[in-house]
Amino acid sequence: MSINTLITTIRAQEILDSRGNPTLTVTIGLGGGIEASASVPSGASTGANEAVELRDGDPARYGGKGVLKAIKAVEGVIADAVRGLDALDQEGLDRRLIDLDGTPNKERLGGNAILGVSMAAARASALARDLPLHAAIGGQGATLLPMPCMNVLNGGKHADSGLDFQEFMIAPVGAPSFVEAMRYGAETYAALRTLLHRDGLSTAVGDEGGFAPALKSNEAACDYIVAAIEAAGYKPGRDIAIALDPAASSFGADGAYKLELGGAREIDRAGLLAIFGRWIDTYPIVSIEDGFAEDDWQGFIDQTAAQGDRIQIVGDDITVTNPIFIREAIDRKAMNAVLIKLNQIGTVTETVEAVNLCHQAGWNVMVSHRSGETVDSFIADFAVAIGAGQIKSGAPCRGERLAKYNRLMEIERALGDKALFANPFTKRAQSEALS
Ligand code: 2PG
Ligand code: MG
Repeated sequence: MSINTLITTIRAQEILDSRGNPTLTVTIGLGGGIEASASVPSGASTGANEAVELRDGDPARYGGKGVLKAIKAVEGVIADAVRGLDALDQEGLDRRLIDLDGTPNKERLGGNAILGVSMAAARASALARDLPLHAAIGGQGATLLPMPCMNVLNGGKHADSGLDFQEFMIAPVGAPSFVEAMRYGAETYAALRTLLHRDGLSTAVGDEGGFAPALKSNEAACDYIVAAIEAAGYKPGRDIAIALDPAASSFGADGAYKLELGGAREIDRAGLLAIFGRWIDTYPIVSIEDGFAEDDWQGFIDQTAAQGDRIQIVGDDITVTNPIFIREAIDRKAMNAVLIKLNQIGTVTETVEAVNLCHQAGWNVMVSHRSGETVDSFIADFAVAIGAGQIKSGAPCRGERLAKYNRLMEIERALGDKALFANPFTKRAQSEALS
């Protein structure tokens, strides 16, 4: 006897994200009685070409950030259009949503409204088939757990630490499993707290759970991380490597950049590339995301040519999980990996399309949270479903970050012997990484 999987009800509610800003949670009900919900995250350092987050703009509520209009769209025109569709047909549902909106960046109904419906439907469909979400989206063969990249020092738009670069992450490349990788990461995070405290620096945390101390230079962030890795009993490079997201759009544009920490200075594209080159020589760095601003294609192209055989070069703001920009990046050899965020593009189907393009090009993908998050763990299952090989969900701290990591530990345990885990950063051979 098969269960009725036709969509019958769609509700949405305003909830608060991890920064206390409104976002929405969508609940979809199927004919057979199944109900499932999904919540939508929100970024701070957003790419200009991301799907539009529909916000009310009413200064009387949440400084204009309310999402009642998006909720009205979900419960009104979207509900009318998708009621009666089969939740098992994710692509059909997502195409209906895309057509209904009709704009290239989902500005009419809101990328937030559309994504909430798309994700909730994916969950309802998984429940109806009695499958874990990762198997429902990716099939039973989807058993690769992602390398967690934990953002242990926060700067840029995510903290007032003064660090010019936004994210300093640790990747436990030598760990034998996801669960062990989390232990390596959490122990290093604890060691970092001890070192910062010893030196009289703040151990308060930023938006993504990493510490936000007032360091004297950007390099000092890497020095502290290397020291913390060692203090925790691990070998930098062999056991735990460093991944960066400078989020360069927040300190530059058009090939001109301005660094503040340790004395304001202006540098050009070549100067920034040279800094990364020195850092790669000095620290066990395996990945740099958004090393250049989103409009600085030449910066990405130059970096890929100069450093792409040693490290992973990741596009985020420049590619915004959009197949159009990813295709351009592939044609122009502008990177060798792409950051994947569902809410940059707005539906599950288009996100999978973006991932497929990367895989066809032989590129890596890293699934990502947003700096404004909820406790929804959708991206944990999604990372396994698409065989991403990498995920970033902040530090091993703050519930909304740990919801994803804890869900991945649960998935790995449930998969048992079938679970796979591997170091995705083969570009920088472990022997080279500061032996
Ligand atoms: C990024 C993200 C997530 P935000 O730049 O990669 O870490 O930040 O969500 O603020 O865009
Ligand atoms: Mg980024």
